[in-house]
Amino acid sequence: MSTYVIGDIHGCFNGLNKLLEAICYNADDTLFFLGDLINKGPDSIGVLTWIMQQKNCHAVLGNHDLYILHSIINNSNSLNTTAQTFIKKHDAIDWLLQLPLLIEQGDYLFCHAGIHPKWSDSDIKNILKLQNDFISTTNLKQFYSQPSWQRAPEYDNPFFIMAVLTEMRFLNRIDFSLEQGSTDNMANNPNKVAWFDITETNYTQKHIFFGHWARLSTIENNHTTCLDGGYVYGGKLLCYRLNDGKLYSLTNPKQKT
Ligand SMILES: [Mn+2]
Repeated sequence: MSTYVIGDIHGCFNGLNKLLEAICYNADDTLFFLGDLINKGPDSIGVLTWIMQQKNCHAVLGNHDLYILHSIINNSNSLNTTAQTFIKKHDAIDWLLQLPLLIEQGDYLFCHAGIHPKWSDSDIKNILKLQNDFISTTNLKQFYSQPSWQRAPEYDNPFFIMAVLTEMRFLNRIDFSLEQGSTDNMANNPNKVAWFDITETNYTQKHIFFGHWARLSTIENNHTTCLDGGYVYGGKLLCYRLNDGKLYSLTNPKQKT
């Protein structure tokens, strides 16, 4: 019986199956998925249907999962291909709606984008307690009414918490607000830093596993591990065995050259 943490799948059901083969998965193993299970790849329904059937699979919501949920339940009239395939899959939509944004397991935290460096362990406990109420039709509508990086850093505001857990990459080191974009441009904005590089605040001692940032691949320091290898973009599907720290890396056969 092993426990694995798996990075962004993005609807790549073939990739998931190859990974399960590589780790010799059996139903007694425990899997933690770091969000962005769906969208972009060819078989989002296949991925969700499989995960929903397992007894020891846990997952957090990523920004793509949230966005697809929002466009379906708020009747957006510009549904993308993934959202269209989900419209009649009520069981999959209901299953996604009950997923958490954050999971705590012993000394580990699992989330899609990251943990805000200003959050203390008691803030994190509060979020774990309150998060079930965050994902609703009206909250999703309000969440998407404003770009996340424009939200003030209010640490007890559900929308700021949702943005941090599902979208954060860079923060402003002066006021700890979210910065836009996925690349740093230090010349224009010297205060823009990756969230995990801010270590001088009241940081949790728990080890944080996250995905979301394909460009980082397996960046690892003493308190964070990123497992998004950008498989859907022709990169790698990454998986970490918690029992012994073994890293599995599965290359997309359609790898970019
Ligand atoms: Mn993401």
